[in-house]
Amino acid sequence: MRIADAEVIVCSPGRNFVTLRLTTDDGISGLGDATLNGRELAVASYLNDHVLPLLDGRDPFLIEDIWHFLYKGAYWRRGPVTMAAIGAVDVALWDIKGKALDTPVYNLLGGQAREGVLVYGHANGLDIDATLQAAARYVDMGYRAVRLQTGIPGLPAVYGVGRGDLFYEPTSQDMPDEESWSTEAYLHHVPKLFAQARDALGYNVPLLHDAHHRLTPIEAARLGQRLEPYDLFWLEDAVPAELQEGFRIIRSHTTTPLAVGEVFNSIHDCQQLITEQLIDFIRATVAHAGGLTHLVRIAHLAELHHVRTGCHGPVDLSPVNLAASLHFGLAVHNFGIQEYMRHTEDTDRVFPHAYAFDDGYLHPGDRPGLGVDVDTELAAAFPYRRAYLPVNRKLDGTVHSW
Ligand code: GCO
Ligand code: MG
Repeated sequence: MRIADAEVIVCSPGRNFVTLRLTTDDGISGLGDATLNGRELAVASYLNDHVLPLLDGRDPFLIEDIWHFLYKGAYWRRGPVTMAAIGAVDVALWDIKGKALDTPVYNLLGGQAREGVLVYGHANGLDIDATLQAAARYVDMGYRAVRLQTGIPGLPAVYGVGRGDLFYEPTSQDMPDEESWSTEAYLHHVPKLFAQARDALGYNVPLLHDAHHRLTPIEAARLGQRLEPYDLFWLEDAVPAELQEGFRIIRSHTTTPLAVGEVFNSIHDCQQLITEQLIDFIRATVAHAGGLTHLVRIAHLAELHHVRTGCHGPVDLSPVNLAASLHFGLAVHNFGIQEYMRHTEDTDRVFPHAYAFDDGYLHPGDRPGLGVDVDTELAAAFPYRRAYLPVNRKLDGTVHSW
């Protein structure tokens, strides 16, 4: 069997997605998600102009060889564009292998290690009451874990508080929207959210929170301490993680579990965080961290160091990524939790899929391969539109992490 055709499909059924489809000479096709939110066309070009010409005629079963050929062969290692492109090829190859062997991808990764993949939903609100109402709605829908984000008094717009409570994630078409930030106001308010949440929801629902890279280590340590009475499942992205040893400071002050890594694209981004046991959950995801081949390597390193997985699963990655993440989460031993934001109906129609939500868990389904398709005719009805993520400024106008 040989790779005979490769195609990059760019569409925007609600938001932009870049999808790679590889097809073999005997007609089996596999999909990979190559979406890099806000910089989509860079990956499309990397694939079209540089990677696809290298794949023609290759044996799609040689996944490990092709991964290293693309990684080492580029000379320029790591980086979100390179790793998203390699990841898309990798996932498409796993999809092809599953279909060729007539088995779901999770069977190729070691088999089903649990009944389903525990997910968390996103409860957002302009104020604490609205967030708690959204959380109650998720619990009613059967979710067994919920992330809470709320508006902060004095800040007109902050991360995590968006349009609609099921489909959150902002983008803007012309120039990025600008949000505002005050660490003082935030640190003062968030403990109130979780105090009220525990009063309203009790202690049986795991609760999560995302600080979206806005704090310094000592500020994060303080927040972690203040949140300890409320038993968070995790505090996410408390600080930007380029400086991995920054987490030593947080770790030495608080027992609140820490998660980080949605922007990581390589095992080298988290090697120290994992081997020094500075975090509890690694959030690297299939699409951005070099595909299933590389993410499994990260998970195995993490398993040795008591770190569990908690893959990023935003709506700005397509159902192809979510499906891959579910096969991974079903099979990997040290799975922790999977993020789950619902895609729009248009997105679900463009990417018909076998995965399904039931009673707080997602299951990838038992179709051979990933169990997800792309309807290219329908995709063409949703053309790409340039879109930006927001940027963030402190109250004095200084640019801050978004
Ligand atoms: C999350 C993330 C997202 C990101 C988004 C950027 O925890 O789901 O922080 O909300 O902001 O994926 O593209
Ligand atoms: Mg996050």
